[in-house]
Amino acid sequence: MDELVRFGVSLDQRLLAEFDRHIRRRHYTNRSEALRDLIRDTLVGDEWDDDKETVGTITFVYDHHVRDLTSKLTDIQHDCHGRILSGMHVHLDHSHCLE
Ligand code: NI
Repeated sequence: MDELVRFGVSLDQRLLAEFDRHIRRRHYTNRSEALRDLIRDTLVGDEWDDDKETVGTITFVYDHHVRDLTSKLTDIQHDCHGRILSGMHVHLDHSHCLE
C-alpha cells in the first residue's frame, strides 16, 4: 500500500452535512474512506470518458440460502448483457458461493 498522506479540506457546512448523510447511507466508517471512494470513482469516470476500452471484474461472496438471491443475481447479469460478458461460480462451502 502506498504511503498515506493527510491533507486539509475546506467545505461549507451544508455540503459537509450532505456528505455525512451520504456516508451514513453508504455505511462508511469514516470520511476518509468515503472521500477515497469518491476520488477513485471520479478518476475511473474520467478514464471511461476518454473512450478507452475498459475491462473489470466484480467479485462477491454470498449465502446461497438467502431466498431468491441466486435468481436475482442471475437476472441482474442477464439485464446487463453486453456489459457483463461471463461469470464464474465457486461453491466455497455448504452455504457460501463466490462469483
Ligand atoms: Ni455455489
